[in-house]
Amino acid sequence: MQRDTVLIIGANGQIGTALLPLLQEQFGHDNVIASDLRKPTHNTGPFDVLDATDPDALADLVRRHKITQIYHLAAVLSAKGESDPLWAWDLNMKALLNVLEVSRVQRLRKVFVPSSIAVFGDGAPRNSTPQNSVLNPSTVYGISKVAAENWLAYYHKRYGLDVRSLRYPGVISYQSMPGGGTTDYAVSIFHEAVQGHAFDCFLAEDTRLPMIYMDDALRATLELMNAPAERISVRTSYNLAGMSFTPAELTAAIQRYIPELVVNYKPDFRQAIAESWPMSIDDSAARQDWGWKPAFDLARLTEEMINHLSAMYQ
Ligand code: AKB
Repeated sequence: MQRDTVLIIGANGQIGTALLPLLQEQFGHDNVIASDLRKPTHNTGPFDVLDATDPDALADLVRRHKITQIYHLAAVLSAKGESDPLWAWDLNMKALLNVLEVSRVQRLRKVFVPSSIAVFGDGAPRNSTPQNSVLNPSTVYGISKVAAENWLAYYHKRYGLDVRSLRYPGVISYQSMPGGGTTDYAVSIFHEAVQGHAFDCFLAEDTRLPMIYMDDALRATLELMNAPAERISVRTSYNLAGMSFTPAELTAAIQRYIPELVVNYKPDFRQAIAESWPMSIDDSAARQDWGWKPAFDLARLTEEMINHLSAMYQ
């Protein structure tokens, strides 16, 4: 059987940081090459500095390391993208097309490219949003993810590339901070609460959004990538659900451990983005095709986050 060598693009980001050790476990420590624009602060294993918008640098890296799978996790997220839409579009699309092209030309076995709940917007039902809803994104990030999903399906259909994707909800983790997203409040609040600080929330207290704990997001990613190809019926991107909650519900869950937590609600431009997104997601296609089932609810997520962060800040 062919041995896999895996490349993570965007390895220093929120998902890359947590995914790296799991991929090292599955494929062997030296068979996973982490890459990002800058070296990480501590040694995590084989690492190459890479700007994925540079097609020659990417092709060279894939050839040198005999890469057979790519996890492409680098992207400008929803809130940050709005500060410079053309830059965000350019970066997100260039990196995506470079990944798809190098995978086609060098005949990679499998590719993972995440999408997001940001693909949904006006016209899509906001409760239990179905897999095949109308896609009218409200942000440049969402537009780039809708385009990406169509490119993935195109490369699969036209070239037979085995590229797989999940529409991640807001991902909550203790390992590293997200950057530039609309769901980031749900991570920051834990850091402030555990340090005994008050928290200024940039969303209104009743803004319900779909979220997922990192362990579930990673398990979903690996279950999708390890599923037999014939089980994958969605070649754009699968809806994925973990849980849904509002800032007020999250605050109440944290106050069970830290009753003195004070949250001030100061909605900013991210409120409109959040209001254009689903409140909950119908992920029955993922459940049917490859057996997806989330394990973490709000209570369990809160307990895990507080335990891990309390140990970190001690
Ligand atoms: C964001 O808030 O932009 C991301 C996402 C939902 O894709 N976390």
